[in-house]
Amino acid sequence: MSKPHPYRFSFGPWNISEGADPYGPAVRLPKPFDWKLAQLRKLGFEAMMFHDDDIVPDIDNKSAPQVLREAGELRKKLDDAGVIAEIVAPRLWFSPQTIDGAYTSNDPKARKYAINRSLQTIDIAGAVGCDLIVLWFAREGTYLREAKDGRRSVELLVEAINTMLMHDRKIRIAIEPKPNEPMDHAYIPTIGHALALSNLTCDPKRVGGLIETAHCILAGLDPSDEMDFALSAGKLWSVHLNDQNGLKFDQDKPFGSANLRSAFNQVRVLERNQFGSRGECVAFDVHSFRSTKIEHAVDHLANSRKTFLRLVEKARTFDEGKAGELIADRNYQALDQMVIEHLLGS
Ligand code: GLO
Ligand code: MG
Repeated sequence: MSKPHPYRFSFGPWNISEGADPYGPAVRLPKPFDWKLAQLRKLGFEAMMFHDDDIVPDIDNKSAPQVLREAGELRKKLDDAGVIAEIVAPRLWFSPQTIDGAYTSNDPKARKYAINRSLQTIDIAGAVGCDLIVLWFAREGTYLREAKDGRRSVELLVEAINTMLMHDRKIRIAIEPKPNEPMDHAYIPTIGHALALSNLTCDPKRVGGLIETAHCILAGLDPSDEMDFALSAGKLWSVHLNDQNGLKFDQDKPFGSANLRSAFNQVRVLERNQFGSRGECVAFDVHSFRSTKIEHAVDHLANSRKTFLRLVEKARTFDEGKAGELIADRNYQALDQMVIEHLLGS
């Protein structure tokens, strides 16, 4: 019998979606937050991820006291359900103010809006008992090279992060890199860029990373190597496990759906490094296929968790001794087949 898994699982309200894409409208009715929270518990998840406006809808039209009051109400729902808020992220890519980017917009008014909204996100995180702020730099990049000064943009990102770090000394910031979409070129495409940016800030210890499988693949990189890179700096603070079939739009497929061996290697890295033992969660940033019927609206989440746990078993039963012998003998041909046979099972 294997040891009980130490993992805590998480997803966000946006991971139960209605199926709209750029070519067609929603195909499933929206589900209310309370239903999503109940499903989360039922599926064996312990934590939920949030954008600021997942916690307080229509946030830009509410006063600061009202925002905090609503955040407090949501905290109560979470407490009653025994669920923690894993992360809170400012959703800076929807508003008319951030059409040209948020922290790196060429318009100083837009930059101010982005920073103020991020500070408010930190206050909301405090109100729901969460100290981890995630920054996915959705529109921090360019459609055309000549539109922005790249070096200046990095300086603006550092200034924005410093302002957040100084606003609340208890928070940590996890940067979620992604190389493209919605931008042609994003400024912080990989974890290497994210950690280099961290080192430019006023408190690098509090600025780490979140690795998403699909984003690594979109950058042409191996997700498990990206995780190892962040781990080597003690800065893998969350993961968005999912899958991606090559260089296409960001697919957010169920974990393991496109490349089971790559999924195995990601789990193996997390296992080797006791990921989760410092309170980190395993989050699935996955979406249903548009063809999914409403009665199967959460199956992609249940399936991703199930696949993850099956792969934990595979990682724990992998014959490390035998693998070590093959490595010492430089017999990678046999090592390759050993991995394949192990994944295929007997
Ligand atoms: C999009 C990102 C997005 C973020 C989320 C949390 O490609 O993966 O889903 O993870 O907004 O910041
Ligand atoms: Mg993500």
